[in-house]
Amino acid sequence: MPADFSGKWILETSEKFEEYLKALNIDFATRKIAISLSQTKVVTQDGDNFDFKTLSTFRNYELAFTVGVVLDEYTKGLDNRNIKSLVTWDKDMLVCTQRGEKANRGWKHWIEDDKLHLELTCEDVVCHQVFKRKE
Ligand code: ECB
Repeated sequence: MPADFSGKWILETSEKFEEYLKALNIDFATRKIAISLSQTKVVTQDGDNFDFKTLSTFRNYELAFTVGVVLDEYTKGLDNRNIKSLVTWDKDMLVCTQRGEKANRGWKHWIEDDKLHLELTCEDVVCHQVFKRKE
C-alpha cells in the first residue's frame, strides 16, 4: 500500500519559511504577511493522481499532478514563475523537482506519526513544515 496523503491538514510548525521566501525574491511586506498565516493543505489522492490545495486567508494555491508526468506549473500568486515540475515516488515520499530560473528548487512530502511533513527547497535554503490532521 502506498502512503495515503489525503485529508485536511493544518500547519503546526514552520522552519526557515521566511528564508525560503527570500530565496524566491518575495518582497518584505509580502513575506511578513505570508509568515503570519495559518495554512491548510487539502489533499485528494487517487492512485498516482493528486490534488494539493494550499489555503490561507491571504492567498490560495492549487496543484494537480500525476506522479511521473512532467507538468508546466505557473506559481500564480506565489512567486509567479513558470517551472517544469516532476513528482516521483521515493519509497513513500513524494519528491517534486521544479526546473526553472531558480536553482535546486523543489519539495518533498512524507507522513510520519500521522503528521504531514513538507520540505520546500530553493537554492541553499530548506524550509520544513509540519501539518497535523484537521478534525
Ligand atoms: C498559499 C498559502 C501561502 C501564501 C503565501 C503568499 C505569498 C508568498 C509568496 C510566495 C510563496 C511561495 C511559496 C509559499 C509556500 C507554500 C505554498 C505552497 C507551496 C507548494 O509548492 O506546495 C506544494 C507542496 O504542498 C503543492 O503545491
